[in-house]
Amino acid sequence: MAREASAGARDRSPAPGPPSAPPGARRLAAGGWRLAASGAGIMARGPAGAAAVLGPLLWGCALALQGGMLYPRESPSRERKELDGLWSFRADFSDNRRQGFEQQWYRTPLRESGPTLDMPVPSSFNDVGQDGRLRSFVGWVWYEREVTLPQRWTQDLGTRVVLRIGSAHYYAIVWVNGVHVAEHEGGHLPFEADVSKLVQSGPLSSCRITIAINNTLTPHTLPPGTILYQKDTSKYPKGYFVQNTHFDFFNYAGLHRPVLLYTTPTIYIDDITITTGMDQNTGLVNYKVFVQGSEHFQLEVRLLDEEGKVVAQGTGDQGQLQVPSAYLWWPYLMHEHPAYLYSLEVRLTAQTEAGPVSDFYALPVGIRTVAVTENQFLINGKPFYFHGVNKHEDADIRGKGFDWPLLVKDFNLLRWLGANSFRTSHYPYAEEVMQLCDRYGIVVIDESPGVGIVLTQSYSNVSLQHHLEVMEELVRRDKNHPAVVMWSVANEPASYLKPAGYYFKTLIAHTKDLDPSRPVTFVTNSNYEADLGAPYVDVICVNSYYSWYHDYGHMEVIQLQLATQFEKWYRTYQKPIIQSEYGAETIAGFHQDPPLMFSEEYQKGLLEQYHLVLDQKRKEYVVGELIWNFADFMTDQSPQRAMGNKKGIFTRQRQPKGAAFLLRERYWKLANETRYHGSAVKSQCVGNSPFTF
Ligand code: GCB
Repeated sequence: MAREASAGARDRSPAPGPPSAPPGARRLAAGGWRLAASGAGIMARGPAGAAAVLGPLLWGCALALQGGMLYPRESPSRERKELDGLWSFRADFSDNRRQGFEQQWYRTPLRESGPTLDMPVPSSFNDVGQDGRLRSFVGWVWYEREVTLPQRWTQDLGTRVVLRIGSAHYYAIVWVNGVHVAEHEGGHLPFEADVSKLVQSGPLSSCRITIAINNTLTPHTLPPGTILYQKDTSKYPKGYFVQNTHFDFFNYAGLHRPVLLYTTPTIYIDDITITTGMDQNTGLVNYKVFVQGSEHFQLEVRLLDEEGKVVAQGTGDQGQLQVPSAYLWWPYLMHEHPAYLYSLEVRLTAQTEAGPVSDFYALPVGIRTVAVTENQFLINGKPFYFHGVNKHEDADIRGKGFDWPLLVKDFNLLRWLGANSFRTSHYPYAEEVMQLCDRYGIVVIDESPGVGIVLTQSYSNVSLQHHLEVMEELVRRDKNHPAVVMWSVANEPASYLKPAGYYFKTLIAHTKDLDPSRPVTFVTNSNYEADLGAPYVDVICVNSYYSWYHDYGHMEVIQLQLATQFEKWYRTYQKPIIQSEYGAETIAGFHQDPPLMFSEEYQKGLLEQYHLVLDQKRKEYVVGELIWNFADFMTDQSPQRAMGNKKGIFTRQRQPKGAAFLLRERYWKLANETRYHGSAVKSQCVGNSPFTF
């Protein structure tokens, strides 16, 4: 949820000081992003029929958020200035964490109010220093950066200058030159502020950006958490508290993704919504363009193929482009020409008193359809089997900070593995990740940060309202990615609790309202009889850890237990099923034969038992398997975790454990079996080469 303050707004009185008054306690009322027709009170519709084929051509992207969130791309009418690098930084270690607001640190350069650290952006602040207090810090941290702007940006009143923050975990307040410009709740989705007036108001050719970020999680944040005050003064110092979370990854915080400034003209293309379909061999591209700044403009739309040839064109703010003999966007490994991307070029022209204005934006478009039947997941009308992974945005000292080398390495490992898909467990990933999925043909289940919804309080109306808004932000950001084939609204909520029925009915209906072109699910670990949300999903996604979290060491029970799990779920719902998590904790280099828990042999043995059942059930209604996890990742400290979760088939440094080779054999075999078009995929050896074009 974001609110953009008017650029000229006066600076504000001190903002709240978690953890005693965490962000959730003072969420902004409605702000700029209000719903037209939906919200917590939405009339939920009947259960999503398992056999419902989701019409690919339905419009209905009635996005309720005001304003778009197009990825900032350079064009003849748009420039970008990246602000990655070293920022000044200070954590507010004061007892109430409010000193920064009391002393108004945003008013003057941060170095004037006390000592600062150099902090790389993007990165998490937790692991880059040597101060243990910073690693586990809870409360407000302050980032600041001075930026020199091109003269045109500060002098030309026909230029709109926008500050865009890719991700600030968890709650952020932003000032430019000491003036409050934006607030945003939620650590995984971008937000923006129009700062034109501020940077164009004086002789200055520079501006000072200050961002205060609070990582406190409460029962109403997504993900939720709780602050535990330890009041026993014989054991804890006065005022002692810790942040507890109900999920299994470290709550890294900071500016995790690129921060940038970009420009548009003052009359500009604000958003584009694409849906695609096929009529025989003709590809259909429905477009809707949203313009801000004027009601008087002309729009020209052209669709170009990969050779740059115009294959269709139109005018006006909405319409349908028809592409005879269209190339479809196919998932990687499913077809010999995967991931075909057209380019939709939108050109705006307008006349103003000051002269003509034009804006240009080009969006990659993949033509494909997605549908779900009782026992199949269809892409372009053909059965698709997910053989993929669950990931985390996590590695080494940068925490969750975006990193190109890591990203490219991960995609090369996916290819090496023969994985065709992943779930963005357990929060939306960086936009650059989604762009590479489009480009490489990696299919994505796009998950919201709804992980750890286990407390009754987290089912309150306040929480639901926020969750609805997060889904709006997520759909708004990712709706045009062909790689995204399904939304996941949550992971392992306590979906057996009474309020869960209404909560998931509402949330799923709302997500379908936002995007009728994709199926919606959440990932469950509840019992099939007790799960109150399952009636509303299109695909059952179930996590299970047989012979890991129970029946320790007894791999002989896996086949029976897993087969029972599938049969019970299918008999109850007649919906396709994905085994959305399974795996075993494995410390790289631990060997034991016969296998014992934590050894590489145990991980392989456990996977093999799962695969035997998956091979039977995928002939019936199981449509996918996603290993937990692609790579080891950091968690909170606990006696159950040896420096993080070690269920990766790769280490945190991206080196393979034995299970990676086992899975690689399997995935390439599956790829050959489930390939739709042309000859078989060559031997798995081709997987050694990176993605090429
Ligand atoms: C799960 C969770 C995941 C955990 C995993 C585990 O079911 O969805 O976040 O990390 O189990 O390893 O326990």
